[in-house]
This record gives sequence, C-alpha cells and structure tokens, in this order.
Amino acid sequence: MAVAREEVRSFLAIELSEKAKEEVFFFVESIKKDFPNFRFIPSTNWHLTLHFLGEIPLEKLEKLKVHLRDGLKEMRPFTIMLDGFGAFPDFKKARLLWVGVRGDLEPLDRLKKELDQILQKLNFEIETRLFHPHITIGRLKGSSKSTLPAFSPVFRGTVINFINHITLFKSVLLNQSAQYTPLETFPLVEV
Ligand code: 2AM
Repeated sequence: MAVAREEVRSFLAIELSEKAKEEVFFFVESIKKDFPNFRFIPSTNWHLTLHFLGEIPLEKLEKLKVHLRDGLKEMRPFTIMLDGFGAFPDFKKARLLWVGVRGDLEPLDRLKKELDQILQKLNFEIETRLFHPHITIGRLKGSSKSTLPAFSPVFRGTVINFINHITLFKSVLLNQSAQYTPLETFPLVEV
C-alpha cells in the first residue's frame, strides 16, 4: 500500500513588531466602514510575505531549512517602517488592500533576491513579477464588487521594525481565514 506523502502549506515572511501592528490597527479600524465589501485580516495574521511556497513535501521543506540556515549568513539586519496604503491591482479594481513599507528597502530587496536564488536551486517556482513588499490587510469578499470611497485614506507609520530574522510559517486554511504557525526562524546576522 502506498504511503501518502505528508505536505505542508507554508510561506516565508517577515514578522512585524507589536507596536508597529498597533499603529496599523488604529488605521484599519478607522477605514473599515469605508470598505464594506472587504474582509479584513486580524492583526495576529499580519506579516510581510517574502515567498509563498504552497503545499510542499515535508522532506523538501527540511532541505529548504538547511539551505536557508546556510544561505542567509551573508544577510544583515535592517529596519523598515510600515507606510502607505494601496490596493492590488489598483484602487479601481481593488481585490486586495495593503499597507506598504519604507526604510531600508535595498537590504530587503537583496534579501528577496538571495531567497529567490536559494529557492531556485531547490527547484521552487520563482515569482517573476516585481517584488512589491506589502502587508495584506483586507481582501474583497467572495463575489462582491469593489466599491471604494471617493477619497483614498492615507497611512503614515512611524514605528521602526528592526528585522533580524525571517520566519517560515505553516498555513492551515480555515473556513474564512487561515491559521499561521511559525515553524522556524532564520537569523540575519552578517558573519
Ligand atoms: P499576500 O501577502 O499578498 O497576502 C500566506 O498565504 C501568504 O502567502 C499571504 O500573505 C499571501 O500573500 C501569500 N501568497 C502568495 N501567493 C499565494 C497563493 N497563491 N495562495 C495563498 N497565499 C499566497
């Protein structure tokens, strides 16, 4: 009898500080009434996605962990602030609402490129679209039409997030949401 291979739905992301999330929380609470057709994501699930891995076999995940431990050695910590509010693909056809980032975007970009190289070596599919760092705060509900307020709200974050590791998360899909569990963190420390 064939044994089913265990697969884990997972992704790599940057975690945000509680203080930074608090700032975004007040902003999100203030705009919810203006976006009735959107489902807002609880702040406990906010993160900056670096790469969505999808359902991957456990052995492949273990191999990736080894490569990440080794491959991120050259990366150094950096700081970002959460800043800006936008929509994908754009405000007119919005399906996803996000909060953006500013700060050390160059090291963040380098980190993303390094990750892509590691992932490519292990035959993971790489995103060909330009990396647009963001924190997803809301998604358009089911078949709703996107109706947006006449004026786009503005968000300017001030809290500094010191990023000294990335996190591998397991994702379990629930009825209307998802449960994210950190599996391992990978430090960014220049050696
Ligand atoms: P997002 O940051 O644009 O929302 C966990 O599901 C994370 O992986 C989400 O934050 C999501 O991106 C990202 N992701 C990217 N591609 C995905 C996909 N095809 N299915 C689910 N999540 C995906």
